[in-house]
Amino acid sequence: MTKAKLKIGITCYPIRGGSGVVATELGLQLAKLGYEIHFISYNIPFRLREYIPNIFFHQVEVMNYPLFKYPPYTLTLSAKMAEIAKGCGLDLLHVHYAIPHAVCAYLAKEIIGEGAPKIITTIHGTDITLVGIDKSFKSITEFSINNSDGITAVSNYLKSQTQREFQINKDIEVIYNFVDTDRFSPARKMCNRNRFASEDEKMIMHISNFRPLKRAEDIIKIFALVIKDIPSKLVLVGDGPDLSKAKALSEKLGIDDKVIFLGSHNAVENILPCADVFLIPSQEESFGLSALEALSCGVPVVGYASGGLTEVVEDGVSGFLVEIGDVSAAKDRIVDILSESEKLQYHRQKARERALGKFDARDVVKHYLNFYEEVINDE
Ligand code: GMT
Repeated sequence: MTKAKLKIGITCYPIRGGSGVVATELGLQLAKLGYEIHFISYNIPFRLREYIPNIFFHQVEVMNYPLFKYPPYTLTLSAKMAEIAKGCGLDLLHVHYAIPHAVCAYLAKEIIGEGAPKIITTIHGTDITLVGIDKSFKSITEFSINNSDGITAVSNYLKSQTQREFQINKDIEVIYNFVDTDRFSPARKMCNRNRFASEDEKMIMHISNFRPLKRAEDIIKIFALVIKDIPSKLVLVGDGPDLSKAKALSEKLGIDDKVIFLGSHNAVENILPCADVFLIPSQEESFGLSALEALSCGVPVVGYASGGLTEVVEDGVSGFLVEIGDVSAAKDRIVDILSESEKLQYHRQKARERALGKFDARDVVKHYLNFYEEVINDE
């Protein structure tokens, strides 16, 4: 008899951000393999805009009441998780980003009691390194992680940070983030490169949510140095609190005519292949998913050697990683890559090979499925 395919609930933040992207892409890959996927969140995840068979979306309503200064989303989310898990017969609840999702999953499990699905929590980064370790969240973060049936981290760096900051009483499985290497490919046909840069100009790209960790001003400082040697354009994709700082600095330095602020885009796979270098000078990255998506499009990455990014980019091969804050070294590496077409070609090829060799969705999704089976079968 063939085994019935698992029914999996996925909860994530639906807005732009790496954890939501990973959760959505995982759901998409699993749905393609025939698994029944139920997203439970306050909005449709932003990369899930079209109808896909096997994927269901359950919206969590947030009730407002004059007594509530802060409407209790976490409680309605927990109740919804319990309702969907019971009603749809979920085998597993896979939550992304510990705060508050691991806590809500724990509550849902308590509500259901016997027959409740197993809970897997994937920790992504700031749920540990920034929010999770804040004293207002520390105890509940630790509690919810320890009460998950399985824990995964997106890099060895994040695993060790978690073990250093918290008393974790079970194993943490490292499952790297992944990329759909068919969709994120080097083919440049979609991106109309000449809209951004002329034939003799190179194109440097950055994609992020422009939070302070991304060091948006360093992007401009590095680019200002690069254009002294290499005619180029900088394309910034995304939006966030520090985007205005980047704008202000580019105006102050008189290079704003060379910087293109594209705003947020859903289908970055149509823009990325046009870039010659992807720049990611973050203060801290537990992984750096946008860098991986760039590699998959055959775009070498230059950034700071921060956290898990060192596990994604092999320094000197698929890109270069320099000391945090060293804008001059970052500029040297970019100029080095862009100054000779053979060198650029070499790094482009190595970038693509890196994505295919270690982070292909097909391989990493298998790893998740093996882990699901292990957790479900663990008594
Ligand atoms: O932590 C954030 O700033 C956002 C977070 C998210 O939820 O989008 O990003 C984290 O998770 C991504 C997906 O696993 C990783 O690629 C990012 O490196 C990580 N961000 C940080 O560690 C700063």
